[in-house]
Amino acid sequence: MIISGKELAASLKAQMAAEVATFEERYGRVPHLAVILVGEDPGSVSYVTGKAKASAEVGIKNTTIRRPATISEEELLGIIAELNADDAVDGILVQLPLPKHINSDKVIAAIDCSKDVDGFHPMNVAALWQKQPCVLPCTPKGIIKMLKVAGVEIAGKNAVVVGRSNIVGLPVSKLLLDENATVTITHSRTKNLGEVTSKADILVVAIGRPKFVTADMVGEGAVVIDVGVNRDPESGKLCGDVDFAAIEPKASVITPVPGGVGPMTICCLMENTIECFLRKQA
Ligand code: L34
Repeated sequence: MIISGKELAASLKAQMAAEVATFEERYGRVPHLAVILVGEDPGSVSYVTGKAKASAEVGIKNTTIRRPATISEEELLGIIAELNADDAVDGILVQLPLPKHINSDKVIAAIDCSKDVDGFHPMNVAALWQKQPCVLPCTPKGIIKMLKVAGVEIAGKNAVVVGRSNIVGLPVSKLLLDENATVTITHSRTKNLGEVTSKADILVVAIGRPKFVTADMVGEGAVVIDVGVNRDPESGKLCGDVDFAAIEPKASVITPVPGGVGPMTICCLMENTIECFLRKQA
C-alpha cells in the first residue's frame, strides 16, 4: 500500500477550512502565519510557496517575508522582534536552513515561544521531551498521522529511525516512543546499518541522500516512511532517500516522494497555526 500524504493532507485541509470559516464571526479575525525566507535556495522557495498556497486553501492569512541571503543576523532578529510584538500575528516560521553567517539557534530562540508553529523553540523542545503540552514539530506529527490513517499499529513495534536531526530524526523518535514503539535511532555512521534497518517493523528515513536505503536494507512487510526530498542525479526528478521502485514490492506500507511526508508537513503547519491562534482566544 502506498500512503498518499497529498490526499490525506487535502482532506485534512478541507476540514480545517470549514473550521476556519467560522472564525471571523466567532473571533473577529482569522489566524495569521508569518513566514520568513532568507535567500533563494530553490527547495526552500518551493516549500515556502507550498506553505502560502496551503494557507490560502485553509483560509489562514499568510505573510511571506523574503530577504536576500546577505541580510545580517541583527536585521533578521529585528524582523522577528516586530512579529513577536504584533498581536495580529499568531505564528512565526523562519525557513531553514539559514545562511552560514547567521546563528540559526539564536534566531529560533528569538521567536516568541507561543508563536512557534514549527515546534523548534528550545522551550517547546524541552516541553516535548518532558511530556508537557507543546506544539508538535510538523514533519514528525505528519508522519504519526499517516501511520494512524494507514492503520499501522505502532505500540510494541520495532521502529528504526535513520537520521538524528533536530527537525526530524530526534522528534520523530520521541513521538514513536510515546506511541509505545521500541525505537532505535541510527545514522549514516551506524555500523552494519543494513542489519539494523532490515529488522525494523517501521523504518523512518531522514538522511537526505537519494537511494540511501537499498532493497537489501528493508525487511519483508516493513512499513517504510521516506522523509528525504532530493534530486535524482540521473533524472533530475524529485526523489526520496529510499529506492522506491526496489522497495515498494517488499514493503507493506510505503510513502512516496513527492506526495508523501512533504504535504503532511505543510498540513500540520496549518494545524499548529490554528492551535496557536485558538490558544490566544481563550
Ligand atoms: N523552519 N524549516 C522550517 N520548518 C520546516 O517545517 C522546514 N521544512 C524542512 C526544511 N526546512 C524547514 C519544510 O518545510 C522540509 N520541509 C518541507 C516542506 C514541504 C515539502 C518538503 C519539505 C513538500 O511539500 N514537498 C513536496 C514537493 C515539493 C517540491 O516540488 O519541491 C512533496 O511532495 O514532497
